[in-house]
Amino acid sequence: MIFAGCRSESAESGPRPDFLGFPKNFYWGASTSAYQVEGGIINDWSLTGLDAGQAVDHYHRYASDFEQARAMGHNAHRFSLEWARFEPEPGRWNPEAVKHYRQVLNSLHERGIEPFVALLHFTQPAWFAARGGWLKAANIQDWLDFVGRVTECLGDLNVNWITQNEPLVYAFQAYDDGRWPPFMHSRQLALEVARNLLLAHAQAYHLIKSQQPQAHIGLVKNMTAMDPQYPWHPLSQLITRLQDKLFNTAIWEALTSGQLRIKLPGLKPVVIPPTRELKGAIDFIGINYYTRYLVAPSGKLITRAGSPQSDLGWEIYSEGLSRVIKMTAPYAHKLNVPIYITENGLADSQDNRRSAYLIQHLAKVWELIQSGIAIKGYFHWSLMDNYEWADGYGYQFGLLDAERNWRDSAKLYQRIIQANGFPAEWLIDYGV
Ligand code: IFM
Repeated sequence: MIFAGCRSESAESGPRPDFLGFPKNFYWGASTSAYQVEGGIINDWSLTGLDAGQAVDHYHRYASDFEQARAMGHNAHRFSLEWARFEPEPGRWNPEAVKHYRQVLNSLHERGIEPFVALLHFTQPAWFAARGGWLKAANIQDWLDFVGRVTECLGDLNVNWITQNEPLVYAFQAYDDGRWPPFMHSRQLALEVARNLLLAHAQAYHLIKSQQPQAHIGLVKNMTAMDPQYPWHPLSQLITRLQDKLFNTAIWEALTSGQLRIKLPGLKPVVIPPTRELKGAIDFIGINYYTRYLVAPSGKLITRAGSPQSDLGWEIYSEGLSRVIKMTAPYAHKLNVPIYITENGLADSQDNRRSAYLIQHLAKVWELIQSGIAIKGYFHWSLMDNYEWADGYGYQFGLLDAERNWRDSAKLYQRIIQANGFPAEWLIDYGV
């Protein structure tokens, strides 16, 4: 559907056309993760008081859920495999898990939906946690055993692999903020976990490539726009630069240069010496973008007072998506890999901000593509309401609700996908 008449100015590239069209073959989809949607999982979370219970029963309802995704026009879907289902005890492999996820993958292919599959999304088997989890570099081999086995068992089903989802978020929530299992409070340990996860990513990359040289393998990182709380204050500026580097670019830098060195004031440096294993170990970059934070001189992250916010109090700030993509683009260029927006969305129980959020953020994606950045897909978080980790079931991120009713924003997303873009007029309608 093309609306005539409205020509507006784009900050990026001069006059905008009447219709913001996306590239042919652009991937449109949504993301989920196993523990948040499947139900019936026993892992390090369920056994330490953060039990997702039956979640939204996607384990049994996956086919009808994918039917909804197909009806919305999705041509790609991102989800994760639950390691604890495959290997409930060390070295005991459960054939049911392979059978189940093969059915899941076939169900996507039958509907023309391309799978993007994460091998780690915050959860691990309880036995792995009991061994010291990601704190011990020696445990990386446990995860690689799982990676090798599942990629061998599922690799014939045309999968785009994502080694890990948001490794730094996991490291800091679980080992520094202590909100997630194993509930620790040590920045030093969080940095060591981050290093082990990065090493594990690189090793998994090469392991999968040794089995499937043509495999398309990415890493997904959460990126957050950051500004100093006091822009005129040199300490505030310095802390913001440090946080920005650590949280947003250090991993892209490490994959580009083949080495990692993080040194925070008062802590021991965390280092990966130059290694060929790390350098270039990525075929695509996944970016999860939600919000901007102001960084206090203490390093604390604060939401800008008076800003438009989601139900979780996260600032709605679409310019931040442009900013994080622009800071990633030079790395993507050097690595010669495309970028996917692997998550973007908000908690909005009334669905009274999600439609505008979609238009505002997709307008940025469109502008970035016009400026020559290779963004190949957009995955909304999430397909349906689900378990929001330590925040439980109180926050609704879904295009569909838990009963699979379509929210109005889902209908809007469907129109965008069907048209592979949207009229520029909508920018005015949705306050861009
Ligand atoms: O629900 C999470 C998801 O698991 C990882 N990225 C952020 C989402 C919203 O908090």
